Order: sequence, then C-alpha cells, then structure tokens
Amino acid sequence: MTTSPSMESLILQLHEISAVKFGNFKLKSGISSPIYIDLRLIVSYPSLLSQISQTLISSLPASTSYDVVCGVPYTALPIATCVSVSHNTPMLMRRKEVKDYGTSKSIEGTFVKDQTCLIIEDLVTSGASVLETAEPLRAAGLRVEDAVVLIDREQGGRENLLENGIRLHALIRLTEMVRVLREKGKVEEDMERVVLGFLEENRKVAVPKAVRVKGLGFGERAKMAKNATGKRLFEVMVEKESNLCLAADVGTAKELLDLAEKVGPEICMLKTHVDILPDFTPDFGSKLRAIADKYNFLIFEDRKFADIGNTVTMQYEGGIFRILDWADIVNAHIISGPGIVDGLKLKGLPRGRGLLLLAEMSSAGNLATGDYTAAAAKIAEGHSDFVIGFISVNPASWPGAPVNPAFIQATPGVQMVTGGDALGQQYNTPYSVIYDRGSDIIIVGRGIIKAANPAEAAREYRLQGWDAYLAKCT
Ligand code: S5P
Repeated sequence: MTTSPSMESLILQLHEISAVKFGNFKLKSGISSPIYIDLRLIVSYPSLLSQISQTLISSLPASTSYDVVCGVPYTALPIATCVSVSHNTPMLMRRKEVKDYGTSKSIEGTFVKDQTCLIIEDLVTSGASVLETAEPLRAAGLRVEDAVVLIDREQGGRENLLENGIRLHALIRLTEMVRVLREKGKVEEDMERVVLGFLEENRKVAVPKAVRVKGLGFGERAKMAKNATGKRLFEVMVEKESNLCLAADVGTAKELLDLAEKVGPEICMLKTHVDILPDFTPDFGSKLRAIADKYNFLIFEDRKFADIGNTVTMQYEGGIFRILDWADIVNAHIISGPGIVDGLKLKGLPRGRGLLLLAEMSSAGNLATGDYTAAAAKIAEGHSDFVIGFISVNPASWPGAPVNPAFIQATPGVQMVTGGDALGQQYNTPYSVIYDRGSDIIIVGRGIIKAANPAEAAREYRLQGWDAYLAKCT
C-alpha cells in the first residue's frame, strides 16, 4: 500500500519533533514497547496541529455524520478544539477528574439527547481510552458510533472498539509509519525488524480490567465475594435496588430506631456510631436487628478500630456495646498494620461477620492517600475471607486500580450538592461518587437525617445512586 505524500510529510514531521521515539518503553497498558509515541508536544507546533486536525476530518468516510466532537483527554483536546473551530462543529469535553465544587458534571458543553458525537483521539492501543470517553457520553444520551485517531498502534483497538459499537478510523497505522521512516532512512533496519516483530507479537492488547469490570453487576460480584456477609450485601443491593447506606448519626437510640423503621425500605445498610447514643441499653442491638431483618438491610457499626490486634478483639466483643453480637459489618483503620485484621477476624469470621478497611477518607487534609491507600488494598487481598471491601472516596483513581470487583466500595461524604461542612467534611453527589469515582455504595448522613422528610430524601438518594450504578453497568 502506498502512502500519500502529505501523509509521508506528516509522519516525517512527527519524527522530526521527536513525537515518535525508538528504544525500550513501558506503555500505559503495562507492556514494554520498542516504539513510543508522545503526541502531547504537538501543542508546540501549531501548523502541524492544524494540519493534523484538517487531515483527520478529511480522512473520514463521506458517510460519517456527527453533530458534536469530543476529544479524549488530554492529548486529543487541542486536536478536537482545532477540528471544532475550523469546521464550526460544537465540541464537548469529558472531565477526567470530576471537580469537588460547582456543578460536578462529567461532560461539559451543551447537547441534545440522541445527537451523535465523534470521538477524537491521538493514539489507540487497546481502545480503552476511547471507551472511557464513550461511556459517559452514552450515559448522557449521546450516540457514539465513530472514533477518529491519528495513529493506530494496530494492537486490537479496532476490534475492541467494534465490539462496543464504535468504528475506528485511523489516519496512520503504526506499521505504515515505521515503513515510511525506514524508507526515509530515519530508522535502522534492525530497529524496524524489532518494532515489526513486536507489533506482530502484540496484535491484541486486551482492554484493561478497569474498563471491562465496569460492566459487572452486583449480582455477578456477589458470586465473587469470599465472605458470606459481603456476598449478602451484594445480594441485598440487587434485591432492593439500593446502594444507599444511611449514616444514622442521630441524638438518641430511640430516634435511631424510629429512623430505621422509616428509612428501612430504601437502604441496603444502616451505619451506626453506637458510642454517641446516651440512652444505649443492652437490648439496642436486638431491637435494631429486628428492624434490619424486617426490611432486609445490614447493620454496619462505624467503630473505626485502630489499635493492635489483641486490643481490638476485646473492643469488638466486649465492653458495654458488645458490637460483635449485633453488627454484621465493622470497619478498621490499617494504621497499626495487618495484625488488626487478624485480631478482628479471630472474633468476627466464626460469627460470619465482615470488615471494611478505611482506605481513604472524605475529610479535607486526611492522610489516607497514595501508598497508604495501596497498603489497605494489599492487606484486603491477603484477608479476602473476612475483608468485604473499603471505605473509599475515589477508588477509580487508586494506584492499583482497577480494584478486585469481589470487594465492595462504600463512600461517605455524599449530598445532593457538592460542598462541605464547617469541620472539614467534603461532599460529592451520588452520581459522581458511583459513576465517576467508581464506588458502589453511597453513605449518606445529614443529607437524609436533616431533611424535612427523611424517608422521602432517602428514596431520592436511593434512586440517584441506583441510576448511576445502572449507567455504569450498561
Ligand atoms: O472518611 C470518612 C469515613 C466515614 S465512615 N468520612 C465520613 O464522613 N465517614 C462517616 O460517614 C462519618 O463518621 C459519618 O457518620 C458519615 C458521614 O455523614 P454526613 O452527615 O457527613 O453525610
């Protein structure tokens, strides 16, 4: 196949600015590659950028129609902007990180449901990045049928996208690029052989788990859970179509039990802070248990154990509260190391209980980030018979993401509008928590408790949380 002179010139210019490099590089997908393409620097070459945007659009088959364009963040954003401006086609932007303030939308720009959006990308390997952008666009009601890319690494992206209903149009195929550079004396024969050999061996790069796992429903994940309580929680969520946990932080045990009666039908889990109840009596646990059984929800005592293994066994089982007797689930910090999990497991596992690890926190300036979060994930993997999941804030962004789908993610700091309180709490919306941040359960306290009608508010949170889950799965 011959390459047109304009395409040859484009390839040579990309090589000239070192957007194409040869050597040994680790790709985002995890594989080592002898060729690396970095198109981020095209912003420094406006005429090249403009040439790329023009050529991309003119290369599309005449039958391709679209109302709006959307670039995959970040490298393709300037390309999409140029396309938008030069063709007078409105553009949308997909947020990679959903901001913690303001309207918290994942798509910026205006559009009408059922409009068609063309995705613009700089480089396709497995197609995962295009799919990550297509998902929220589709969830918002747009049609996504075509994606146009500057360079196709020919490693399965075309096929993966087609499986997801997206046709890939590539301006340059990687083998073609290497051949042109070889013909023009820019690549040694040996290197050409290495690169072509590499491409041959890596014809199919699977779409990373993060993208595929998104489609897994709670029902399928219930089968993956190793702990009986974790499994039951997934099942309750499916049965009740609820991924709402009420943080029942009210003033008295009496109020708590009243609230549980009212909100019970809407929730999959009720979270207590039993040590804030001045009228606590030893029968509190059995009273709450009866309501939990009646409405089919689990009880989570938010005890946040943090001590050494030996001490937490006593705190869990003994004292006034006797948490082990009535709470299906408790949680723990990992600050003291994995011994805390061993200690709690010693008491909890024989009773069929489950544990959530605090991998992240919602409060401003908290220290549960980065390596700490990764350590929580690692400890959980080693104790998956007892650990059912995590208290998390943005599991989609964890260093080791995607997280094992057998684990459940529960996120506090949720209200209908973003914001915070005067003491450092930070709120995100149900949709952004479930859809954008990759969590499973929204934990809502004051958003429900302080509402004029808590049962009605709980219903609204349940519907929003569940819709976001459905959007993520389909
Ligand atoms: O990081 C955290 C962890 C937890 S468990 N941030 C939190 O806010 N929580 C709990 O979630 C907190 O103790 C409270 O019970 C609930 C949030 O309540 P809200 O009123 O701010 O919704």
